[in-house]
Amino acid sequence: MYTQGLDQAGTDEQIAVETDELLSAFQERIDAEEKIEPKDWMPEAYRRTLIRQISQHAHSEIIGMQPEGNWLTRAPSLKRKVILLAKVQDEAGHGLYLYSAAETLGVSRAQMVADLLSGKAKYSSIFNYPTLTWADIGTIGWLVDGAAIMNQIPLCRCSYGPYARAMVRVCKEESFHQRQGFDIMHTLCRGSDEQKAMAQGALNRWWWPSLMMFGPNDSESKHSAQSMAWKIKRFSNDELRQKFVDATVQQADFLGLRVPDDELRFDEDSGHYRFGEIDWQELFDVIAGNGPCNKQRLEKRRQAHSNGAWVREAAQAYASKQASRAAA
Ligand code: FAQ
Repeated sequence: MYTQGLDQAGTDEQIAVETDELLSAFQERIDAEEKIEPKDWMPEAYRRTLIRQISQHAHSEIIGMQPEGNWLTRAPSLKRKVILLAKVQDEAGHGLYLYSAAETLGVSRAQMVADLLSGKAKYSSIFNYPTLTWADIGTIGWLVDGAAIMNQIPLCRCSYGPYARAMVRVCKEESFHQRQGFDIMHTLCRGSDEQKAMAQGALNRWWWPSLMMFGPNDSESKHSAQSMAWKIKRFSNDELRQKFVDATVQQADFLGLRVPDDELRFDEDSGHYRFGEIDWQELFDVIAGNGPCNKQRLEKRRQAHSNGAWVREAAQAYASKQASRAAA
């Protein structure tokens, strides 16, 4: 039975059946780019790594609805409101595909949700920051969805079939999200001085937290080496962060905005933008539950879960009624 806190290597009993032959046959399948499917044999640590990553990803989508949900009633026009509603609903859908993908590994949705609500499970640090102005909604689409796509396109080639297939649709929707965010920023940047200042203010607040989304530096990333050997991850945290910076700095230039990093410069030799040091302490504090909005996000999620209890009970009662009719 899955337990989030267990050592990723699994129990002695599980490891005892993981013979060298089985492990090397598994790695050969991975190296040959074969997809691993739910009923295939897999090392216990591979299964646990996927449950950890996919459930954290699902939780991020679900908690990630809150910062934008904050602006649904205050979007500046009907058109913007309809677009934002569609986006937030997409995030709910992503969470559900991802919970389903994780369930194929033998963990129940109830267990994953319980881990989120108890504060045991992680979700992306980025969703613990407040959305103070309408420009934050543009910035979330532009930077947060932009970072999410950079990280998730390679996940479409992840070795685990159900996760890889779920990511194809998720990425298509994330692309639309990124475009809508950029469109908001573009509109603000062509607007009044106040609107442009609002866009710059949002970039100032979201830039560094967006870079933190990719996780710790490679040297500090405890899971990367194994996840890359298993082709769950195709690029390291630092490689993806660099790709994101290279693409995004040019978009900021196009918008006429300044990236808040005095050390940012283009390095002709490598063809990459070099950027300043990330405040890792901030990331670790947010992950530890001490970001600006961690408590409020979890509290709101717990309330939503308890307000929705009657829907789950009604669905369960209906399913039992159908099952007993089918059995009669
Ligand atoms: N926040 O060894 P690594 C989105 C944890 S979806 C919190 O490098 P790994 C859509 C990490 O879990 C955004 N925790 O770990 C959207 C691990 O902890 P553990 C979510 C973080 O797994 C947009 C520990 O630190 N995307 O944005 C963070 O190899 C707009 C050590 O780190 C995904 O989940 C962090 N930023 O690499 C929705 C994508 N970084 O489990 C609404 C899938 C690291 O040992 C609005 N996930 N940690 O206790 C991944 O690609 C990977 O899991 C990484 C981390 C890259 C996030």
